[in-house]
Amino acid sequence: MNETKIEIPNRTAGNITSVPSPALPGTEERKGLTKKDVAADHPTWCPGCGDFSVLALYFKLIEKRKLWHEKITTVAGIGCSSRFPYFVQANGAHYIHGRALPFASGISLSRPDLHLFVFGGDGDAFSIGGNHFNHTSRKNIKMTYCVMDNWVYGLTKKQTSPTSPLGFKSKTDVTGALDQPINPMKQAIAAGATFVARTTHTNPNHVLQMMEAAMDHDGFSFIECLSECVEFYEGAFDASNPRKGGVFNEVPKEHDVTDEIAAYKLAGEAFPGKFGVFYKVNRATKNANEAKIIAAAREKTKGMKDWQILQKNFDRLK
Ligand SMILES: Cc1ncc(C[n+]2csc(CCOP(=O)(O)OP(=O)(O)O)c2C)c(N)n1
Ligand code: SF4
Ligand SMILES: [Mg+2]
Repeated sequence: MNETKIEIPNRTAGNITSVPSPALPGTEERKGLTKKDVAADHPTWCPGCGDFSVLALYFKLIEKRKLWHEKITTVAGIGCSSRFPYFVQANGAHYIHGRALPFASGISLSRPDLHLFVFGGDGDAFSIGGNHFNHTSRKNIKMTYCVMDNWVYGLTKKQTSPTSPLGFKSKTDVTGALDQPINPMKQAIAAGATFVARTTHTNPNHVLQMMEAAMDHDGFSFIECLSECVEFYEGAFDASNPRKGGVFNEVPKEHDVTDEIAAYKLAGEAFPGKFGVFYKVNRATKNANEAKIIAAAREKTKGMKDWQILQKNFDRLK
């Protein structure tokens, strides 16, 4: 019979000076995820697209706030910006055009332990998904919604979007956009969103700051993040970029974020306007309201088996 020889290293010789003892189960500290851990496919965006910086800052947020793979959920609709979940190595869904919010609402209401982030574009959010934006805002369902606003439909190659300014020439408005654009900030406030902030991809520290503040808000937190489409609307946001001769002005320190009228006034300023948190109030979330109803129902049916509850309901319907 062959004997297997086990090599035992000489701990005093060579460069083996110490061998770390294995950590006891449950005592090892879990390291925060790095970009390497959460980055999936290489983004298929055009070189220079503003969406790259939003993704990079999302990775930074995950690392900085020690969010774990199993606790991050990234949802989006359809569009260039909505490709976002493909590039994040964690749970997520690239859902139907304009329907990211209802899908995310189901996740939020059933899994309150998750950090739920929804990303998407101006077309996805305010055109086909416009109604969902209003209703998710008023219902105050806990999630963070970051709209990467580039004032155009990028994926479908340059159609007018609800945020395209008057006169913008596109494939659907060859002589220039005729319709009054919507103002996302005003719309979010009016619809009942409880956290409304504005940022721009050209100021990374500010984007991260807004993402953190939004994530910490207990309710529906909305961020309008200007994100330039270099292919179909180059230079759209130059006036907000100091490196392009523009100005980046933050919301004044004395602004009262609970003052709806003051927030509305800020939202009405001409471009480039201000950047920061315009509005933030506490109002019961749908998550909390539903949880109360569920707890009360559970109390009433305490000790009953599932089939007995079901039977009781059927009997009631007779
Ligand atoms: C039901 C449906 N209607 C239309 C489309 C075509 N479509 C795909 S993305 C898009 C607009 C995307 O614009 P936006 O949300 O601003 O994202 P961007 O590409 O600019 O990031 C449209 C109209 C579709 N995929 N599904
Ligand atoms: S088309 Fe525009 S929005 Fe889409 S990836 Fe290219 S630059 Fe970005
Ligand atoms: Mg767009």
